[in-house]
Amino acid sequence: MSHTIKQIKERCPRFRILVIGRRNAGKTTILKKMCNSDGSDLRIVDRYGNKVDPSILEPDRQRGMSDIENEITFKSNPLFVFHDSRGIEAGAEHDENSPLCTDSLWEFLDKRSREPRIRDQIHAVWMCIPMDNPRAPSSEFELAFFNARASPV
Ligand SMILES: Nc1nc2c(ncn2[C@@H]2O[C@H](COP(=O)(O)OP(=O)(O)OP(=O)(O)O)[C@@H](O)[C@H]2O)c(=O)[nH]1
Ligand SMILES: [Mg+2]
Repeated sequence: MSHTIKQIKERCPRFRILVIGRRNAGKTTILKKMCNSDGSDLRIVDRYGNKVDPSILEPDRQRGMSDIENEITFKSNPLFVFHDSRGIEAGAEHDENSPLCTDSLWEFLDKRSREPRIRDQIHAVWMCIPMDNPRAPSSEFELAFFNARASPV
């Protein structure tokens, strides 16, 4: 490994990704697929480093139980750490036009962009867009998000 790559890995050992999208967009499904996981090696820790029961991500669980600060990892793919926007959709549950509780999302991205250590910043945002939805893809919300909010990432 070159000296430079080694230095980068020391400063930033894991790639940190925020996954956003409407409820049932397939966020959890795509995370598992990308990490080649059946879900059995999925681990969640909360903002204090405490272990969280992975069943909170199951489709029939209350969204309010999730927290965007939770770190989701897979043993099969230890170089990635994920944040899931699921928990912050709770307030928008009944509003089809406002699928994400965006204030909390902005707050999280803004806070993370000001983290002094690269390892704590968000390095990429994945937006899941269900392709069987007539609005998809590139609807107003999605474009506005990337134009206005994803710039510090
Ligand atoms: N047909 C189809 N169904 C899918 C696909 N991806 C996920 N699903 C199904 O859609 C449902 C929701 O998928 P999840 O991955 O839990 O979606 P999510 O965005 O994590 O949902 P929340 O966390 O509840 O917001 C599950 O029953 C999946 O099996 C897909 O590409 N095609
Ligand atoms: Mg999910």
